Amino acid sequence: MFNLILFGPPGSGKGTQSENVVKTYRLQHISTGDLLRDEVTRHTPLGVEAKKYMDQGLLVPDEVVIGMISSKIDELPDARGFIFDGFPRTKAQAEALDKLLEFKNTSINLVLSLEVPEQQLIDRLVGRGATSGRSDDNAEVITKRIKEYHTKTAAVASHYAEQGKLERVKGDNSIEDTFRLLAKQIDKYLLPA
Ligand code: B4P
Repeated sequence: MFNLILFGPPGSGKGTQSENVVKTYRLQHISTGDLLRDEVTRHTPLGVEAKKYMDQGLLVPDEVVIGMISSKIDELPDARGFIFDGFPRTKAQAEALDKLLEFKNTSINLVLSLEVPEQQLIDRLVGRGATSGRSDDNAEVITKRIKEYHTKTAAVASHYAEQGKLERVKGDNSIEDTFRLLAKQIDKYLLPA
């Protein structure tokens, strides 16, 4: 199995690049943002709870997100590997993911961290807000989401750097050029010299 985390701040292109990675490497895509938005749209109890946090630009509580990921992994027993997009977002989520994968005799192979200057993140998300209809794509909420990233999510990079699994990738080029940089890193792991 090959398990990849696509990591980075809000608007760094995790969702955008996941689509390309999934097509090229045929990994199962698990995006906590997409799963949570689906729960919100269906007005499930989990969705109603999650919406309160998402609308304010805050992270949804760990226990909610970890439970959701655990069920999703169980639904996909034949996966040849996973790409985790937007998860883990706290050290507690990273530790929980490591345990869930260990239980399945597998582990994270590689964490690719998309590096994008802050003003570019804001410009992208404000731009998406013009058409997305997403309640968290407005200037005030975007600022809070970036703050949450610095206070709670950045620690995930150190967690995987300590395991020797973190690679930083420039994410401020075009979508195509960024994908080429990501693919180069993935190929290093999948096609060892
Ligand atoms: P997510 O859905 O994960 O989304 P995101 O951080 O906004 O964006 P992403 O990095 O995927 O950017 P994208 O490719 O879309 O999170 C939303 C919310 O859900 C969180 O704030 C939180 O409340 C909750 N949540 C999710 N996971 C959670 C977890 N694990 N724990 C707790 N809470 C959780 O790109 C953004 C824009 O940039 C797009 O318009 C795209 O077209 C553009 N773009 C991308 N790459 C570009 C490039 N190279 N050049 C120009 N534009 C580019």
